[in-house]
Parts: sequence; C-alpha cells; structure tokens
Amino acid sequence: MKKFYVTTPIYYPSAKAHLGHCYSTIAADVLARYKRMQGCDVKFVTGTDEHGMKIETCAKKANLSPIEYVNRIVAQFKELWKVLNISYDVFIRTTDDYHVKSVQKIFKDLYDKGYIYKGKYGGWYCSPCEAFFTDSQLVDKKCPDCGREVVWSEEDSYFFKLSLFQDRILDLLKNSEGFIEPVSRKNEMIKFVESGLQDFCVSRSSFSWGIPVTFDDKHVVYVWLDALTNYINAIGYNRDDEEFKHFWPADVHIMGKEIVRFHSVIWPAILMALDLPVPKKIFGHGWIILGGDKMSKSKGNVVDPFVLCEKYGEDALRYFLLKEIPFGSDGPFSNEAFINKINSDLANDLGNLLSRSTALVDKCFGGTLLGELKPDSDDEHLASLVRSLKNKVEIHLDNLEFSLALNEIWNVVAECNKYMNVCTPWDKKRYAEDQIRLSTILYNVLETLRVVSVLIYPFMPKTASKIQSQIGASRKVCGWHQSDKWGVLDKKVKVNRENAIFPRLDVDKELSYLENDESSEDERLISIEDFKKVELRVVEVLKCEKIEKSNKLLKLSVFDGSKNRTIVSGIAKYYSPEDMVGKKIVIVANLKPSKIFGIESQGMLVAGSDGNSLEVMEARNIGAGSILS
Ligand code: ME8
Repeated sequence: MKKFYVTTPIYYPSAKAHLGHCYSTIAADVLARYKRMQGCDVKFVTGTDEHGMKIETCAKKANLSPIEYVNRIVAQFKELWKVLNISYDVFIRTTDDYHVKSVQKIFKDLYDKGYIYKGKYGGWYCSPCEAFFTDSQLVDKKCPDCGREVVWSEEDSYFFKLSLFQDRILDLLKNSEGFIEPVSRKNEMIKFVESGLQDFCVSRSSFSWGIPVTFDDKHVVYVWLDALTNYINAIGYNRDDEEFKHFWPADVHIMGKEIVRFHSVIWPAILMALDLPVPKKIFGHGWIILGGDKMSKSKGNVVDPFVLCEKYGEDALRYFLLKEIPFGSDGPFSNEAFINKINSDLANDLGNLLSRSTALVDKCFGGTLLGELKPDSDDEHLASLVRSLKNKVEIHLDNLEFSLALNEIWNVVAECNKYMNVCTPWDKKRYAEDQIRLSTILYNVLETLRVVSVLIYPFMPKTASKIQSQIGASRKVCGWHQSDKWGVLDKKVKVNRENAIFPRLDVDKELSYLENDESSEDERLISIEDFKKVELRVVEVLKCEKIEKSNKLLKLSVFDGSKNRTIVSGIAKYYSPEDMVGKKIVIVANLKPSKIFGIESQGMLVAGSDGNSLEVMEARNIGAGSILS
C-alpha cells in the first residue's frame, strides 16, 4: 500500500488557536482525507511546540508553571481540531516524553559526530520568533520575519555546523523538483543560501523551559531544533524503526511562508547530518489577512473560529478558507465575504440543487425513482463532465491547488443546475406523457450529486455524508474510485429529504451578530470613571459574632476611620468570629445598605474564592479609613 505522510507546523501554545492555525490544519486534513480515500496508508501529524522563552514568559505572566500554562492551551487546540473535524493521526507535544528523549539523543548523536560544537554566540535576538539574526539579515534593524525589535544577546552556546551543508542545500533547492513550493519561495531561499550559511546556535542557557542537554545541564536545546525533529519523532524515530522507515520521508510539510526558511534550509541540514533523507516537499502557503494585517495573536486581530463553526458549521469554514484564498497567496478574511460565500456557493448552488431535486423526486414519484432510464442527448454533456471531474480534482489536489479543485467541482454543480433549468423537471405538462424521461432527468441530477459528494468529502466531510444520505447513496457507491463512473447510483433510488444543508443567511443579521459577538469582550471593559464610583475602604474589625439560625453569616462591627458600621457577610464557613476580630479588611463602603436576616448591612467586604477556599482581602499596613484606588 502506498504511504502518505503530511504534517502541519506544530503551533506555539502561547495563546489560543486562531483562524491562521485553522488554515494550515484544514489544508493538511483535506490532503490526508483525500489520500485515505485513494487507499493510501496515511499519517497526518500535528501538534504543539511548547518550549522556549516566549512560553516561559507567558506562563509567568499568568502566574502558572509553564506546563500548567501550555496544558490549558493545548486542550483548546485539541478542542478546536475536534470542532473542525480534523482527522489527525498523531498529536505530538514537544513535552511528550518520547519526543524529549529522542531530541536528547539526536543532540548527543550530532555532538558525537562533530556536527555540534561548543562556542560563544552573539547575535540579534528576536524573542517572539525565538531566532537570532546577523546584522545583514535584519531589515531596517528589525526582525526580518516579524518586523519587531531585536536585542543584542551573547551566551555560551552549542553550535550546529550549518556552514558545512551550504553546497548540498543549494543543490537540493536548485535541483530537487518540487522541493519548495510555490516556486517564488524557492527563489527567495536560494538567494538566502547563496548569501552564505553560518553555523547557528542550537542551545540556550538564559532560560530553563526547554529540553536539557544531557551532557551539559546548564543548556537547553534551542526550540527550533526541538520543534523540527517532531516530524521524525512523531512517527517513531529512535523508537519504532519499522514505522519510521515506512513513513519517512514526509510527502509534504505544510506551513505558513514565514517559516519556510527553517524547513527548507535548517531542517534538511539536520537530516543530512543524521544521514536521513530529506522531506519530499515543503509547501509555504500565504497568510490570512484581517483588516490589512497578517492575523496573529500578538496583533490581537483574531476572529474566533469556534464562533464561526458553531454558527455556520465547520464545513462552511473549511470550504471558505480553501476556496477563497489560492493556496500559496495571501488572502483576506472578512465576515461579510464569508457569509456571502455561504449564501452563493453553499446555500444557492449546491444546497438548492440538492433540495430541489430531492423535493421533485418526492413530489413526482413519492420519493423513489422509477428504475428505468430513457437517456437523451442533453444528458451526455453532463455525464462526460462528471466522469472527467475526478481526474481534474486529483491533479489539483496533488498540486495543493485546493481552490482550483473546488472551482472544478463547482463548475459541475453549475452545469447540473443549468441542466435542470433546460430540462425543467418541474414542468408537469412537459412530462405528463413521459414519466420515465422525468425520472431519468432526476436520476442524472442525483448521480451528479453522488459524484460531487464523494469529491467534496475531503473538504467537507459532514456535508458529503448529508448529501449521500439525502440522495439515498449507500457507502458502497461512494468510494473514491467510483467518482469517475456514471450510472452507479441505484436506478430505483429512494431519497430521504431533510432540511436544507446550508440555509440561506440574512447578511445584515449575521454581520450584526458576529460583530456584537466580537465586541462582547470590549463591552466588559469599564472606564476609570466607572471604577472611581466604587469606594473601597480599609476598616478594622472591632467585634464579630455568628448570626443565629444561619450557618453562613457573620455579623461584623467595624471602624471605617470616622464611624462604626455593621456588616453582614457570608464567610462563616471559612472564618470563625475570633479569626476576624482585629483584622483590617477591605470593604465596598458606598453600597446602598441592605437588610440581611433583619440586620442592616452597611457595606460589603471584599473576598476572593477559587471554588474551594475563600480569603478575605486584608490591608495589614494601612490604617482604617484609607481609600483604595
Ligand atoms: O511558527 N495566516 O508556530 P506558530 C495563515 N512553532 N497561516 C497562519 C497565520 C495566518 N495569519 N498565522 C499563523 C510556529 N499561521 C512554530 C512552528 S514547526 C516545526 C514550528 C499558521 O504558532 C501557519 O502555518 O507561530 C504558520 O506557519 C503557523 O501557523 C505558525 O504557527
């Protein structure tokens, strides 16, 4: 059986997954599903790149340990892949034990072979990219990849002898057909290598959140060496030889264009040093642009894919991203374009074809076609287009031209809609005397929908099965190899009409929904004036007692700097009256008084709870009456 190994980048779990991550992952999923349909033994690997200074810093800010921090975000990535129906085989985390061990062994092997040596490194470091640059690589003195500030940094480091591989890498880039795609990226990389490859630093000693170098524990392995090797570790390198030999080299590494350099220069050099074959293809796709900018976590211009999937279904998003943006080019995302595309392509073209044909089968034949065919010259054009569709789709999919593959399918959908308009199967008079012809026309439409459903399966798996169920096509007639055949559907097929697969959307209503949803975060924000309305005051507890008949409440008598007040508070489960006396605590002092258990409470004390324990906010070193601001 032929194998096919496809990967996405392993993403940084420094913040939640966004549409950009979805884009690469959906593309890889389409390829994986397509190859499985063709009968290949597929391995589809995705995962998370969890080490490095950036993650360590994020975790610190969130008051969590790095592993606690990444665990939360990794769970969200996995949830998103579930929602998007991503059929990965392996989700590798660089904190996985097997990966850590293999990275350590790789590092040691490269050191033993003399490809890694110890030295001192000074360079311009971009912390968000975790990458060092030389003077000549900087653009306007900023990071050439992300355009941010860089800082000069020096440390004791281990180096990888990249310079040794200059000629071999250049030869690979120039002469290996299809190694980098699109071709424009290949030329960029050739220029980069021709400018001279320098040894690069593969360890860090300035932070600790990384994989320790086994023979020098001050150092952790540089994140890119750690991350790139995920592609071999995920499939059994240093662990399961048979599996590894079966799947390696990768058929295609999919990624955004900004990391093509790591994959087409550094990664092959590491593999050459390990005496392993290089991947067959590196595909650097373009960026999804939002409001004129590359969408990214740090720019905060991120659309929530969970909301889009929940509201419009994951297939609509999968379709839109791959149809709208030619794979390889940058392309914009806007809610408006998304909703309009759902209406035009999915509700109108495809959805309507399905609903009007199944409705007619119901209406004219009680749901089951006659079983006899009467072909006509009108049919042959449609049949031949349908028969040749699979081949066209395969050529485009093999070239990762997702949008062109979908164009071909939608051309056939359009032709089939035209066929219906020409044949007018709703014209009762026209077919009053020729029910067999009417049944044949509807059969042809259903047969077209069968083939369309099979070919859209990699893009829109759920929609494909909905169509197959509605047109009464069993699994037996929906194999990939049956998608270039005409006349496979049972002639006496019984349809099962259901709701529209993509209901038509009211654009204004949806836009207002999405825009409100996007601003819901903003609506939670208050101005400083709002905050100033709240008087937070330190008070001293003079007396405290339980309230009879209540096991939750305590009654406190406090001094607020000018007078005594009574406060009733539900803290009896956590504090005894004796605990409270003498404490200086914070209260909201300007709340309207309210009666609790018949006692007027003149303020509310401030406390925090994590669900298990509760703690009253104390102010030990400032006097009663002080105002917090
Ligand atoms: O670079 N448009 O992780 P990362 C399209 N951990 N794709 C986008 C995108 C956008 N606006 N934003 C992100 C890393 N992507 C490293 C990779 S691999 C050994 C290590 C996608 O979380 C695109 O695939 O920054 C890009 O390359 C990747 O997410 C970057 O993800």
